[in-house]
Amino acid sequence: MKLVMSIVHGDDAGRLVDALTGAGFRATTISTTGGFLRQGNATIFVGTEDAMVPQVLKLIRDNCRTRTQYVNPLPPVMEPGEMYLPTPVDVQVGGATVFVLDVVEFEHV
Ligand code: 2BA
Repeated sequence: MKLVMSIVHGDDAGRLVDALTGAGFRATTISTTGGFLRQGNATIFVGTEDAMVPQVLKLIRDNCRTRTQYVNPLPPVMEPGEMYLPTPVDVQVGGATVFVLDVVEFEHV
């Protein structure tokens, strides 16, 4: 058995969970925050048999799209009288960051 842990954009999470549950998978969503952008995202856990992992990955691919987000870099150390005009830089986020973990034991009691 595997645990598929996918970190996805919040706007994709609902559609992905609908697709997963519609295909008969069980899923759990938690609200998470990316360490770099410090913006909300969603982490979705799916426990499933090894043979079903490719189908889960396909649903993730089909329902999560890549986005460009703009970030203001941290300002440099300034001398008095200097002015800093921040130039936003673009960062590609997603479709999804996916980890597939081996499950040592699963119990549903
Ligand atoms: P964040 O950490 O907020 O990262 C958002 C996006 O910023 C990343 O998109 C990547 O394009 C960029 N980024 C992250 N760290 C960077 C750095 N040190 N330098 C330059 N650019 C950087 P994704 O790679 O698609 O990641 C989306 C979210 O997935 C991340 O949000 C984080 O929450 C999670 N994630 C990605 N890789 C991970 C990992 N190895 N372990 C745990 N979580 C991860």
